[in-house]
Amino acid sequence: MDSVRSKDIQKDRSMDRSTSSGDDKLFVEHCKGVNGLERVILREVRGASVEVYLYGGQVTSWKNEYGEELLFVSSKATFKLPKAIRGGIPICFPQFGSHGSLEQHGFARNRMWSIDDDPPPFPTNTSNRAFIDLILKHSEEDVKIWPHRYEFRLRITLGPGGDLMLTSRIRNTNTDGKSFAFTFAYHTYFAVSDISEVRVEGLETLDYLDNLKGKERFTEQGDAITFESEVSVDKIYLSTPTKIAILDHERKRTFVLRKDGLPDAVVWNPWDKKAKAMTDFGDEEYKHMLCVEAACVEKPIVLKPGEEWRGRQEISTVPSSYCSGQLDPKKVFQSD
Ligand code: TA6
Repeated sequence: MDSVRSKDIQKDRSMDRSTSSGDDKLFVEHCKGVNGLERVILREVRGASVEVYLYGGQVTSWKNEYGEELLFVSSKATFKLPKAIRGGIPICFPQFGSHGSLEQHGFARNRMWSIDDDPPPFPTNTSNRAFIDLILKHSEEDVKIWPHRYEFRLRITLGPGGDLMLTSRIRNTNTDGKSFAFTFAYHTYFAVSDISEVRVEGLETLDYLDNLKGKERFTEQGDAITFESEVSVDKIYLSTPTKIAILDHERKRTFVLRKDGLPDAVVWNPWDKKAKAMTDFGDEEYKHMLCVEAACVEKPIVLKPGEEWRGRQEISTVPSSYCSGQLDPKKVFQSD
């Protein structure tokens, strides 16, 4: 089955329902979302779906074939410029964190992206996958706060098994010969049943910077990361493996995050005090979310004019019940 790019649909609206011959029901729909914001819905044949807002180039929903929502979006998310949508997968660029003159996590998540109708050849496997290509370029306004020119191409792909892949390509298009450096994260909010029943596998024994202790460096001691200590967790794990598992015991579900070009991983849960302090976050919502973020933070990426960086994350789910030993985390890591 041929892959389906949104522009093929746009040209022939009659194809919105199914996009190729036979029983293929790949589906790429352009429609309005909350507050009339432009969004795109990707669907695949078994019924999984993804929702992307052009505001922020942000995934705000990822549902499995049973229609279960796998990402967390706060019930208090504003969906109003200039604030970033609280939840889904915000894109942190050209900065992760808050230092210097840029706003926290950079400006990419606060800008309107466009549909990229004619991207250069993109080396991703899109056969029988619904996907959308978005693009964000420098604006003259932004050049005043970050004096560089760039093209940020983002491909969001929904695979036949419901896996969600985000591929970023960032090119330095400066004409003044200047390089630029940036840090980056896919700030993914996973929906979990109960944070105190969640474990993260794959980050044990690694060093991390603790954002709650002045970014001091520590080494993770536990054999998995768990969250019952009643305090916020905000850690930037360094030089992490390409695969990380997030086990939701109650739902008997494991998220598997695979990444490429993103050496670090941020783990964040605000817990109760911070939850109460965020106006676009419910006081109890910390119990039902966990951010695990494929990132590049410790060592910024430096691009010369004309150079391009690529960073990819793929998230999927597998059934699991580690207490009964059915899920051997090692098996998760062994399987490709
Ligand atoms: O990714 C963790 C973090 O850097 C935390 O420090 C917390 O600030 C979180 O991001 C949310 O940041 P935001 O700017 O979206 O409120």
